[in-house]
Amino acid sequence: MQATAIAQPNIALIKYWGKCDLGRNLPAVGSISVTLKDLYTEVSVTLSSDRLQDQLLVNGSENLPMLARISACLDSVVGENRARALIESSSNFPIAAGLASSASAFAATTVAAASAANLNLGTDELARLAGLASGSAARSLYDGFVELQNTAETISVKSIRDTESWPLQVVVAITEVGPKATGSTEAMEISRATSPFYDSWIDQQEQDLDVARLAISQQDFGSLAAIAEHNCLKMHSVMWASRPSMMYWNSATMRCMQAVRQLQEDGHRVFFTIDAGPQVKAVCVSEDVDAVAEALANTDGVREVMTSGLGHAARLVNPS
Ligand code: 2P0
Repeated sequence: MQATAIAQPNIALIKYWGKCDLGRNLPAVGSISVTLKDLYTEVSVTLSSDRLQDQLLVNGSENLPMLARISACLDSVVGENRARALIESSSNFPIAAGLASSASAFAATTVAAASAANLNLGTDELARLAGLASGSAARSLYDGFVELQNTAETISVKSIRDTESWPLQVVVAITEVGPKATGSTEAMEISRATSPFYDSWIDQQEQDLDVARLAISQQDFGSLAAIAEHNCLKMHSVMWASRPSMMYWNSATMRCMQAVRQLQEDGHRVFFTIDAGPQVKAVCVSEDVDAVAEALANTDGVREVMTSGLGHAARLVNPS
């Protein structure tokens, strides 16, 4: 009744922002992401009939704020009448700071829980269950370039290009390590309820997905860069114009964006994207990764730079 899984976070190039069904956690828009290789979350789930309640340890410390969501995830994977569990999670990157830690955490939890309960579920079903816990987690069940399509009824997720055929790199500039002020679920609902730009964000998403899908299939870096930056800035504009306004950036975030602009002017093939946090992710071709990492590491206010290739889907560790 014990299993361990590992999952990588994913970075959205075309963002998920907004839900069409809060209860079933269905995204209001499709999204396209890249799954990373070198950042990870490892989760062990031990189900035990002797245990009276679930317990969550994150990097060795008891974590009460996340426990209810993790318990709900186990309920949906294993069933509400399941044995209680010890869930032990560890990550090699800051959590809850806009680095897609919930994606890797819920993807790994879903895979580990299914195995601990001896359930033999296919990837589509695991993705659906992970997405129920956290929309972006569904994408970490697949590797490479991943598209999540939404319908009014369910989600469907698939890999649209493998890693080897277009081995882009992602340089993550960490500008702040504290947890974010507003969680994504709440921030999305504030956006939906109050932002004057929310409806046009939703209306334009199919168009952005079409452009990105084509750019990925044709390996057209310039076109992917343009649409990914535009889509990211639109998502943040939706948040800025919400009431209360939500701004996840800090001054170092801005300086990183300027550093990316300078790299672009100098001929490097790189673009930025930013999620619900102050970190900047710079996506670039392999030849330019050293220049990008150096420029971001030397940007005032950047605490750490992490570099990752594109990688793997969530999977069991030492499956029997
Ligand atoms: C994304 N984000 O596509 C977007 C961009 C953040 C900004 O998916 O409410 O933590 O748990 O389904 O998965 C973050 O959303 O949200 C997210 P819930 P989740 O990566």
